[in-house]
Amino acid sequence: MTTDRVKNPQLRSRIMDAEDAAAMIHSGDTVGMSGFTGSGYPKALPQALACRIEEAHAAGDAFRIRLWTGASTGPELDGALSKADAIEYRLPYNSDPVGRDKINRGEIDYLDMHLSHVAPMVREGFFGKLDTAVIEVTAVNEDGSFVPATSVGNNRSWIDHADKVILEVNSWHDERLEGMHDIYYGTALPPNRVPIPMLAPDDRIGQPTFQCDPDKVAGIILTDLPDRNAPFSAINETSRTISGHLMEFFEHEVKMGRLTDRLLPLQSGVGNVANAVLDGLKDAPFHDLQSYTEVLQDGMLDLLDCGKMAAVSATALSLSPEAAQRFRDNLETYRDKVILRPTEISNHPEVIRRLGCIAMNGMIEADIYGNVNSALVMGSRIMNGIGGSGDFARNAYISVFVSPSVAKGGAISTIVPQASHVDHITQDVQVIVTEQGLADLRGLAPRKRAETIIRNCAHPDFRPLLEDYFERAKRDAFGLQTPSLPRESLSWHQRYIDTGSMLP
Ligand code: 0RQ
Repeated sequence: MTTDRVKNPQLRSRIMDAEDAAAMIHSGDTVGMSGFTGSGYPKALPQALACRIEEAHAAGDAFRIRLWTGASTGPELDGALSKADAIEYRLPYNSDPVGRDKINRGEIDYLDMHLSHVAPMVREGFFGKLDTAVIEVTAVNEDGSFVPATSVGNNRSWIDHADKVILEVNSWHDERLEGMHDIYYGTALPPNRVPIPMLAPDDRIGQPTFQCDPDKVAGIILTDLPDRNAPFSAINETSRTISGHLMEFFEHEVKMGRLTDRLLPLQSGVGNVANAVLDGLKDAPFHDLQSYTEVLQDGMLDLLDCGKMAAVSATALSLSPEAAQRFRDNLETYRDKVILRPTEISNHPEVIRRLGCIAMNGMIEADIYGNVNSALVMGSRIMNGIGGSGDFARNAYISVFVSPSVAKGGAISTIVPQASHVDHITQDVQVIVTEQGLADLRGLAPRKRAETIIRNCAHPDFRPLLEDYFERAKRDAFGLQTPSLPRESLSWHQRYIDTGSMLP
């Protein structure tokens, strides 16, 4: 590992090993780490800290930290710290399986938040003091500014808000990343907020680097370690069919004059299905697309490569190992097409509403009225979290949710009488798509929404059961605005918990 990436002489003197840096973190501390969907997260310090905490636990010392990040990270961070029982409190998003398990066993307090809210709420002081920021960067410039890595997330706010900053300078990141980031420092707190001056996804409104008082930098660790870069599942027939329905819908919207063949800035959520939807755009009759989204995943990179997509604004890369390599190999060609921003800006409701984004997110389940659950299986077991889906869904030009109509080999219907938890209320959900079909809910009152969702989206194994429920609800419900039978509406979930299937 070379010290060349730390170009500022004063900061070069702070280079140390991960163990010494980890020794600066104490039990009960709040630590803000970088990282967003498995990219740009620190890798050496969290592992050294996990070892230190395991030793403390072995000596009978109850050592735990409060951990904030941008979003999900990787096994070296969430995985290592969760395994070591090192996390007392976690925000705002987790997809690590060990962490998920501990959250679901009640061993970690997890605050699952709209991602755009996190940085402002921290700066507003709502969550108290931030002791240490641990941020992975590509390099430290001569002037002491930091070149961001493959995600921006909440790094700007962690650096500003923390008492001290520890950097991991990771030479695995390509130095040519410099210039791809747009770090906006114009946000103020109410009552002094001003409009975000962004009129198009490819506008640049900030600067390429993070600024930081050098006296706050307590340590610098040198690493050369790859991002997590988890592979996506191969695109299956179900996802391809979902994508096909959506492409047909977009073509219809163009015909009706509500969209042009350039569509509007696209947001695509996390997960396999959202990634597969993007794949469908490769062969669809649209061109010069733009994306204003949270993560740049494989499907988006393919669209850039084939010339369909002209520009992508995101806060992080979320690529498979193959796509990450492709990104590095062709970095020069992406330089003027990809912009990575703080999550506060990539997910900003004001900007999303102004640009008129088309939001496309995965879901766990939707009920017959179009309330959507993104996060909690059977209403209580966390999958990942709401992430940025709420930032986009509520403010989008058209808000779409996609899912196969069944999960777990057909034992679970993703269209249910009542959602077991609601992340997105019916007013925020305009289109639902499963492999069975697409429900365009715009302008429909609740009973018509229910008919459309059941007819177009439910799986044939569950459709008659939903029709029967809805008919009886219309006959017996307390009110007919959203006919429901409270004694029965969550019985499908209880049946799954009891028997392993929602089917009677
Ligand atoms: O689990 O593999 O263990 O069987 O959920 O399901 O069908 O592969 O779908 O990868 O697209 O993820 C909602 C989780 C969908 C994702 C979710 C189980 C299913 C499987 C994955 P197994 P699929 P995807 C922000 C965007 C919230 C955050 C968000 C997500 C696993 O889209 O986390 O939207 N969204 N961020 O079996 C029980 C159900 C289930 C179920 C699926 N009803 N009951 N298990 N699963 N439905 C904006 C950005 O720009 C990032």
